[in-house]
Amino acid sequence: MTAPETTLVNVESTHYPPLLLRHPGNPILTRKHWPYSINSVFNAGATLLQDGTTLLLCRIEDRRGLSHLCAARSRNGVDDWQIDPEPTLMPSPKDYPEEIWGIEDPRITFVPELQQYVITYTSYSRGGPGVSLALTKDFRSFERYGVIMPPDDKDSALLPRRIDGYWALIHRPMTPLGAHMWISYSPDLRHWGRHRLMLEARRGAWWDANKIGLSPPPIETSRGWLVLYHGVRHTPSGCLYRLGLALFDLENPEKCLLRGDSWIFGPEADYERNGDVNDVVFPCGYTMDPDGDTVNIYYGAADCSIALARASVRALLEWLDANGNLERRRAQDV
Ligand code: BMA
Repeated sequence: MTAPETTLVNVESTHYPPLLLRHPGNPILTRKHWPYSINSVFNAGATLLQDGTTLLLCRIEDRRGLSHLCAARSRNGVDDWQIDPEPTLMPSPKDYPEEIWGIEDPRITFVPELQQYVITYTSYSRGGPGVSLALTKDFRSFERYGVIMPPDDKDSALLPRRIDGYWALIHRPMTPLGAHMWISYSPDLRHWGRHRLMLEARRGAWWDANKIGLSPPPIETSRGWLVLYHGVRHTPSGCLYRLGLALFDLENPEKCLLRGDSWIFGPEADYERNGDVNDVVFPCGYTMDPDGDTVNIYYGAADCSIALARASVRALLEWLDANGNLERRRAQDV
């Protein structure tokens, strides 16, 4: 029997206040919507176009197992998606050998200074996943900059403006110390340096032990960069992908101001718990409503579909004030 709609909207197995509210129409995009044959659609970058249209740049996995990107556009960001009839951005291994096994998990940042959208995505190379960058004005033609962070690195997004004259990129290199979030700076989007550790995975039993990564691009607020990040918990029956919150200094984004101890959103609905990869919620993009407070968070569910959850930035900040702390930026602190 199908659960009543209200149960789906407010699925909550705990007494925590629901900060991210699932849309009753979830999942909003599945392979059934696609105009061509695919295995699955998930992990989409998101942005609002000039005319207010929501654009999702979706990760499509084909039936070989390789991924490409395909754009879907909607007036209301919920339904009536106009999907490109063919792949929008295909891997191009002839010119970019690092894309040999596909391109995945795009994050989109509109950069006012360039009047362009900057897309960072995972290029799946023989050496593992790396970070690639491309620019576009219209999501029809793209200027590829190629790989900007060599493997093993992923979960990256560009901040929308320069910090002290430099572009800033958040990313997640794998190091012998673990999978932590780093930030790096560049004068031209091509040459990257001044690499700094930004947020460390905790250790032991924590929900975000050992492996974390940026989820959507940071949300700029008057209090700082609000960052939704995922924590991956390894369990005997597989991995659990859940989301947590942290706040970083606006002019010094490597400085963590607050970090929440508990996760705020995890797999609960059936489409999040069961799919090609069970128990995964994985947002790569959001759009902001005209009220400047409501964020529409688009997330991949179980590597099979795209779902939508809404949140209030004010409520997220209030939650961090009540539940975050200053000290726990680094794993050695806990
Ligand atoms: C991560 C990424 C995501 C994926 C998730 C769960 O490492 O590869 O693309 O959704 O695993 O499979």
